Amino acid sequence: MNDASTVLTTFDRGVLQLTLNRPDKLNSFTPEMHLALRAGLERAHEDPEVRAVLLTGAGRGFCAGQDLGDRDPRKGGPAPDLGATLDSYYNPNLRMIRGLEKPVICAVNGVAAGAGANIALACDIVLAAKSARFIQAFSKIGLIPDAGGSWSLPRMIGEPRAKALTLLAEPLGAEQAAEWGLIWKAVDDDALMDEAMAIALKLAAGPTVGLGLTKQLIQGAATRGLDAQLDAERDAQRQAGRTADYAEGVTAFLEKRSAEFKGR
Ligand code: T3D
Repeated sequence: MNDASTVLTTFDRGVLQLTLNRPDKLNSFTPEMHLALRAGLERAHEDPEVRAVLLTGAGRGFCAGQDLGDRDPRKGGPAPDLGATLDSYYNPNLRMIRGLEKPVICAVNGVAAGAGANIALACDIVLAAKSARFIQAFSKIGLIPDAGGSWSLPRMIGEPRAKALTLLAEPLGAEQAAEWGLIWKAVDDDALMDEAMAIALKLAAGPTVGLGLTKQLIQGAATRGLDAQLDAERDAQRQAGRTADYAEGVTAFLEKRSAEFKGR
């Protein structure tokens, strides 16, 4: 069921680019596309040559969430078990993005709706084209915000804005999303891919272990108190301090040259 054409994969200088590729349907999710995305994320996890991931969409949209053509009630039969789809498809990919020990950059090239919006927002650094918009479209069809949205939105923008976005399902423009702190940056449409790739390449040339530990620490802070976080920092710093990249970083500083990190 993994149809590789639904997610295009390229690899260059440590960056694995994954491009959602069902442009005629605004890259909405089918089981095939879920599995192709999962295969890309698994490669990112397993392949030490991959040191950053860049996620984007083909065509004029980033991702319109679930393919509703696959959910047509007019076809008859019992109501689908959407909890099962979340378990089988959406949640594993969300967990992989959050759990990946390497940075995931998202270039939101156009509309991001439903689970498509929340998958983008789960990435570590999110850039969006100024023309892009984020739509928590779920309430329009009687659903709840999934793909982590009900967890991440109140944490990122607070309960009042999270509730209004999800209950009203109004589009949020990229620049407003950046002003609210929902994403890192809104950039000119023409500059999006160059800027996103520049960030991905910079991170791919960085101290991968330290970057991965930093990602996990920041994410874990939401569910830990200060004491537990200080302990987590101690453990992570111990690990980072044993990497070859740490030794190289300090040596490069002392020798007044640029560090050449190897990701180890
Ligand atoms: O089911 C489960 O497993 C549970 C999990 C659910 C997760 C979810 O994501 S639920 C939310 C699902 N998504 C939506 O409700 C969004 C539906 N789409 C839209 O509201 C609009 O398309 C957009 C606001 C995203 C964009 O509007 P616009 O005017 O720019 O484009 P358009 O004309 O509506 O769409 C262009 C084409 O893409 C069109 O196809 P056509 O007519 O040219 O053949 C349209 O039908 C198709 N498309 C857009 N979104 C979807 C889609 N086809 C299937 N599923 C979609 N979600």
